[in-house]
Amino acid sequence: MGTTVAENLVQILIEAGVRRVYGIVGDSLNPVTDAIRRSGEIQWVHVRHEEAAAFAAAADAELTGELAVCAGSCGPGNLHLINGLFDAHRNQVPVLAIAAHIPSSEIGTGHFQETHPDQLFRECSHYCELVSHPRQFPRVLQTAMQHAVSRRGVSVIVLPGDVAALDAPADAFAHGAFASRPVVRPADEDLARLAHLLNAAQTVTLFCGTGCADAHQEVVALAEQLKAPVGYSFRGKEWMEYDNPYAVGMTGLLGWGAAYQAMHACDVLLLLGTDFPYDTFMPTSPRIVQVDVRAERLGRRSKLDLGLCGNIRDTIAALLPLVEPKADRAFLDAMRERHERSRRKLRAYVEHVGTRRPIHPEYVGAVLDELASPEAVFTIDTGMCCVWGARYLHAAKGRRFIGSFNHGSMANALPQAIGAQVAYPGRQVISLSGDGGLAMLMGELLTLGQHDLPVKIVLFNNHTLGMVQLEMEAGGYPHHACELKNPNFAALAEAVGLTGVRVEDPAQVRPALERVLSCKGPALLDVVTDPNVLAMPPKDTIAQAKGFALAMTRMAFAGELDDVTDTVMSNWRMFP
Ligand SMILES: Cc1ncc(C[n+]2csc(CCOP(=O)(O)OP(=O)(O)O)c2C)c(N)n1
Repeated sequence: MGTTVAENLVQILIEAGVRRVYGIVGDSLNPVTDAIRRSGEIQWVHVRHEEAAAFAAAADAELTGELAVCAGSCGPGNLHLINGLFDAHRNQVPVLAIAAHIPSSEIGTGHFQETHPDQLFRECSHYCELVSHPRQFPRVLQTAMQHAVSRRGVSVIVLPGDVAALDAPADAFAHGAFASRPVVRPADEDLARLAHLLNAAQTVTLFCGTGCADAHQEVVALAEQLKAPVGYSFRGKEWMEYDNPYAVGMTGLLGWGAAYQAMHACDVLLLLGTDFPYDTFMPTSPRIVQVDVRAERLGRRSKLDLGLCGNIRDTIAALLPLVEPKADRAFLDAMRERHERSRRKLRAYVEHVGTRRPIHPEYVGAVLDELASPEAVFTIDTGMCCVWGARYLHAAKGRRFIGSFNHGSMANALPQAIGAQVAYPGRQVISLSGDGGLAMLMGELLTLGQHDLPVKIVLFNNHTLGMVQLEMEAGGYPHHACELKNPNFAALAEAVGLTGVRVEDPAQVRPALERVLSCKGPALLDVVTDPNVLAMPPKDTIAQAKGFALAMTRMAFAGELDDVTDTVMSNWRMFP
């Protein structure tokens, strides 16, 4: 047992199984970083921006399922954590943030670097408390860890540097967090109501989110019993797409396959462990049932006929004996056929554009999918990378897809790849980065070099903030302020000690990917891609096509005819 609060902190973290802390040092953190150094059991993972520390910790927690920790020094140091913490919290992954604070005697005096982290982080945490006395500390830390682990999300302890250096109480305890997993399922009468609805329906569709993470087998068994197509959100894709003869793809802005149709054409839609936010993609005609372990979420996305509280695995296990097997496969087969058609169309499109210059990003996504390991961890930047990831990367039993899928922050992929690679040093970790996203936290390239993390970055260098350009065009605005004047990112990577490869010729995409993926150390593939590629969601196509046409007309009037021609030429095949 140590003797200071900081030593007590480290001891408790070790007991909790924490083996690394992501962050940047600072004087208010000194007692903590020194206790970490002396422990010899916790690695300090130095990053170049605290936001990256929070993203990295979140990816670590998401992959391992264990508590991960990040830290920032007082004022601006911990303030930089905030965006990554929002992301972690909304992704419901257990992250503890240590926000070091100004000396306790100065709080409230407008001291140098003074902020109020206990207020700032409240919105992105389950628990956020200031430690003002050593006796308070172990119980605050325990409560913080319990909140992060059991409610899943972020906890923040705000620790003034002087309090961290004080003697801990002699009887301070140090045991880890209790991560118990209770069985949670609806009451028998509620399950009977659900079974009645399902049994009375001719056609049922399941739509699955990340709440199905440990329920692959159960969902497939239920789909088999009901002859139900299974659609999924992006966070559900990694759990539901593989080894699933009922899978019909995704809906929403990234959608592809037959999920949208299956959700709209069924009699009963069963939402399982999903908080899919785009209510415009939700149908109104079927009866809708939602099951979620977080009962407070029931009914906030669509009108429900039934809302039930339960873990998906426990709920389906209890439900299955009550469900009468359906024999009629007509609806399922029609949706599966539609899904396969959509898959064939995506493949045909890739074959069609695979030789085009500038390189089409779809082609890069498809080749990457082929060459990457079945156990790869893909981290996916917010922006068009989400479209390429959703449509061209296939899930496999060991594959993981990590992104900022709820918070939607740019620049997530590289720092998440850092956390993934630190947690799993031997695993293939691939960051799908946008050029806007990479540049936003570009200092983290140095982190790869510093810790020799063999992350592979596939950079979709389209010289534009592509997703926003697309949104402008789809909304009928001429695109403005999206262009990026970029360096040769491969040369830049080389300059900071990474392997850098650049491709502009589509014929070089495959060999370049092979080369980069087989590199021993960190590597960046700078793929110069077509900025004018458009991805249409499976709904509202006509309305958006009108907006697109309007934007093209306005651009033509503004004299930007070359842009108009390029965009239309790049996309004509994508319109129905
Ligand atoms: C931190 C942050 N800033 C701004 C946005 C708005 N936004 C969403 S996607 C995007 C463009 C991303 O561009 P890039 O990384 O180059 O990827 P691309 O879409 O071109 O593939 C922007 C500006 C955001 N989501 N997050």
